[in-house]
Amino acid sequence: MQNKRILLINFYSPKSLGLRFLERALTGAGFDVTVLYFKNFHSTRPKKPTETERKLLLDFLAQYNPLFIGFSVMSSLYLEVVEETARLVRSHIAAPLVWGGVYATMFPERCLAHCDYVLRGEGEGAIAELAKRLYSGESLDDMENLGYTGPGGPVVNPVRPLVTDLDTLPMAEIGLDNKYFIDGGELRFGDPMLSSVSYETTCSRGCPFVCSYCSTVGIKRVYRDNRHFLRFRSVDSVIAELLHAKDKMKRLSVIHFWDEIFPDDQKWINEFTTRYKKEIGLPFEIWAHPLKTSHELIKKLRDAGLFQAVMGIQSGSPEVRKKVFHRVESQEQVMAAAKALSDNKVPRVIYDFILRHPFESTEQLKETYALCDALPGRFTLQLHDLNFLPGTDIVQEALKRGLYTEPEMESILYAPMEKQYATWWESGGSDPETVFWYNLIYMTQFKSLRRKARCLAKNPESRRGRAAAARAYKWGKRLSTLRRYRQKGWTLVKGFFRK
Ligand code: B12
Ligand code: SF4
Repeated sequence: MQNKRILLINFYSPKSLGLRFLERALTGAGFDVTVLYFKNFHSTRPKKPTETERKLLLDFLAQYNPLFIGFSVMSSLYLEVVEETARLVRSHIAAPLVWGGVYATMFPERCLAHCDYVLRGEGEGAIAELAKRLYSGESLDDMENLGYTGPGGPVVNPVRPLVTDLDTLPMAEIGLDNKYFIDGGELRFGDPMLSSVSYETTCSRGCPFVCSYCSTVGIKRVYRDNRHFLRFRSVDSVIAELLHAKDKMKRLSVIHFWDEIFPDDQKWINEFTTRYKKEIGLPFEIWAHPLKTSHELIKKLRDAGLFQAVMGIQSGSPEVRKKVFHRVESQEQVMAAAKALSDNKVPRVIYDFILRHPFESTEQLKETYALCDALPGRFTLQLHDLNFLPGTDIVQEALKRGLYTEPEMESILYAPMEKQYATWWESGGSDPETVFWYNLIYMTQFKSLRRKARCLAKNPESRRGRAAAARAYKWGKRLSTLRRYRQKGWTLVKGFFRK
């Protein structure tokens, strides 16, 4: 008789939302779940597992004889580590290895080279069904969402429809004596979430937009009927989850809402803001979009505790936004959204940009400088380089325009982890004119440097001006580090006093 134990492993994120949902789906179906978080989250320079950590992983797995081991493969940035871990696990443990998550959903055939099964798409229903079928020895061939290697090669079955009512899904799990964490050369017992000062969740699933550099479009295409790709939870369910988090996490002081775009439905917002303020009352962060950011919406959210909004603008050039990034907002709409954030005095406003890529001319970079110079209020800039992600439309566009050959693109998409993370942020440019305008853009986020940037912008050819911009950029980097420490300190202090 098979046992009912299932092991789930997540990479570089001990807060993984996906696995927390799956855990509840499996325990609800009567299975015994153990979760291992392998390596901590690091947004800029995650380290590869050490020899000691790999050994700890193997020793840990050797204690179990699970029905299957599930890997959550959310991002291709650390695919190298996922593949290495799969090789290690498969050479020592007999249990079938199942991959799921965003990357596995989009590239099941590639994943099947490293695992026994892939489960595509939303996983709650699928993983519970897989567990039941494996437990009872039932055939898997016709199972929806499943990918496997048949006699003739990879077989990828269609996915089940999207869950229409998100409230029917079990809530994400927090705590329980079934969680382990390997990082810093040691294995620790317990849910790392419990001692954290921040909780992460979403009120929705899906996104109405189709940005060319984002995987969301590819995920949407996996579903035959994706008319209702964007779905919302009820306010009741969100508040119930947050109350649960508040109860379990004694140092909790900040909520991060990781909705691709925070809901903007008026009725929903009215109910949410009233109840959140009364029942949760903690500062919270959202991701915003220029077309979903109005003065009225931000006013209500601000009153309920909004302390940080991250809004993607991506380029100051309407042409790059529209033709390259497939973003339709006009310059006026971008500025109106920025004004809404500034007028409502949102304490921390962060704007994301993707710059210095082969689709962008210097003139277009100058347009970004002009837009940043005109942005109202205090803000932080997150300047990214373009990270080509597998399965995104911009990859096809780059190939179509002949910017890269297929093998060149392949080596960019699957570059070593370190290189991919470096590109996500800033990997540096070499053309002096590009560097100059980039430096000026960076300077606009500091009041003390903005005026200087304006002077330098008048004489872009001057060598002395370019040198001054480079120095100011370095100075800005230091200011930015100080700002980051101040903000981290603020969050920790809040957490300490809640305790
Ligand atoms: C929220 C989010 C985050 C949050 C995660 C918060 C958390 N606590 O989990 C934060 C901000 C921390 C984050 C970080 C990163 N993210 Co992110 N993130 C997202 C976003 C918007 C939603 C993910 C999510 O939580 N969805 C809700 C949950 C419930 O769904 P899910 O994770 O997909 O899980 C479901 C299924 O996939 C499946 N499933 C998942 N795991 C498994 C495992 C098994 C065995 C099975 C059977 C099924 C299964 O079942 C789950 C339940 O239905 C996605 C975009 C998207 N549409 O997915 C990008 C996205 C996944 N992120 C992306 C990236 C690049 C990153 C970072 C690398 C960024 C960085 N430089 O740091 C890191 C990597 C973090 C990590 N270690 O995995 C990319 C990945 C693309 C790629 N090819 O790499 C995406 C697709 C966005 C994009 N730009 O296209 N992210
Ligand atoms: S708005 Fe954000 S989540 Fe939606 S498609 Fe664009 S980048 Fe992706």
